[in-house]
Amino acid sequence: MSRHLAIDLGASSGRVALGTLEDGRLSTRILHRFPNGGVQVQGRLYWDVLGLWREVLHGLKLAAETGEPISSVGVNSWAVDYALLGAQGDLMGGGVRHYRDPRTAGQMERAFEKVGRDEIYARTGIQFLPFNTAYQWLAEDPQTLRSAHTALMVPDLLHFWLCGVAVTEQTNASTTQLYDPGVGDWSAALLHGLGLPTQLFPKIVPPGTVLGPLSPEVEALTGLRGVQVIAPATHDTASAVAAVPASGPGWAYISSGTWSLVGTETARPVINADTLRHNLTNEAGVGGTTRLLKNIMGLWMVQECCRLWGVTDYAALYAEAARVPSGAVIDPDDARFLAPFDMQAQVQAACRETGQAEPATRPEVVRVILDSLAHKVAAALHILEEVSGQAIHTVHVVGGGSQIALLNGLIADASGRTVIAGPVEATLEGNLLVQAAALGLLEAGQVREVVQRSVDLKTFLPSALSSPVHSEVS
Ligand code: ADP
Ligand code: LRH
Repeated sequence: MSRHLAIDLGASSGRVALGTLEDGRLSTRILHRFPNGGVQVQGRLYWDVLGLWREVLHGLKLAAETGEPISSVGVNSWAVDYALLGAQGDLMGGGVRHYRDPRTAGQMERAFEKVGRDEIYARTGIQFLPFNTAYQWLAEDPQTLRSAHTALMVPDLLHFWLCGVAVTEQTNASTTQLYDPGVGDWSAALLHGLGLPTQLFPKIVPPGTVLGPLSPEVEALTGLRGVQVIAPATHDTASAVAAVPASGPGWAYISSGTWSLVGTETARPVINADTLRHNLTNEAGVGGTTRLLKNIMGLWMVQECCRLWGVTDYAALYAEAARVPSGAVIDPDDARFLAPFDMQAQVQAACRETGQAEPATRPEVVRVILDSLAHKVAAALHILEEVSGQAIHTVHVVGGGSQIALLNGLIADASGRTVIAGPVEATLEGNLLVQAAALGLLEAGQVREVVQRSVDLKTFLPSALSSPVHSEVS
């Protein structure tokens, strides 16, 4: 039997969990859960990374209080964001900027002038999104860059604070659009071409790298002893996909949370004219795999409505949305939905501008969002099938959004495929099991079998009357 701690920082919430691996099964206990989100000040949007650190320390303290012997701990988080550190390891530039911060406006176009769009894609295989790390870097203040010593992605920063080792883990590095999967390292050509300070980019290590013991300071703050820090798949989507309870060929996944990440797993990157045309991404996965996927705007749209409405009970809201009929279908990937704003008004305007009925009540607004996400997901599945040449018959939905029965059913109907929902905490499970594999307690290839044995799943079949969607996505 072994015990491990996973720290999962999602864009909407974080958790610290204790996982116990025994007889080929994993049981996961969430010790501490806390909210997360952007903090706006003077037109800028940051993450409260020190607040997150405080919550992490609290969670680790609760872990120590269980009195159970714990072998290791690892952190994963949302992608693309990073901290700049000074020579003494101090946080620079006001902390960690949020990827939805307006500073990236126009930066992608600047990058295309410097390097060229096709070359960026050919070297990285990463979907063009305005907030990718590459474009955030272009918005940095040159003065700050001159005095910076190193740059760490969010989970790497937490690992640095936990054990003092400053490296970048590969799965999250791949989301920067500065990582070249062909060479397995930062793309020297892109860093030079974009004029970025190469010396700030740390060594890249694969998921499942043992970094070292907790620092004496963290041991004193938490009461934990003898715990190794292990970099899991630090990109949350990579950890989630590692724990998709699938077997055999013919399946796709949706990591359903703030974003809907819809994809397949491939043995190697698929970078060609078709994937470029469809703006598909090739992110690094566990065990040398690639996540060929599409980012879709996701439940952020509902989260933002809820923030506006002061609603916190998602289950009740989705139950109400299930009682109203389907209405308009809009494009959730319209850039108008990206930044924190009046989401309800944006959804209503998008319906109006496309000549569709405007949703009036809260459940109607949510219904438009879910119907639209389901259509976009179905279109993405169609493209993935076309590009990979692999038929997809089953769609595994994992993450917080897998609890939304209405959305699972809508996806089954819109795609004409079987949907299997769960686990809700796939990211935690992937994180924990990659740690166990790193310590030799599990074969890396057995991770999905352990998840299959350990969780309850729900199946949603397409209804006989549904008509699957085959439209294009951009
Ligand atoms: P992230 O890691 O991106 O922050 P999660 O995987 O935690 O996101 O998923 C968060 C989403 O899960 C919420 O936006 C909400 O739509 C959905 N959700 C959370 N709790 C429930 C629930 N009890 N019932 C249905 N859906 C829920
Ligand atoms: C989901 C996620 C996704 C990224 C986004 C920025 O949490 O990691 O994979 O594209 O955050």
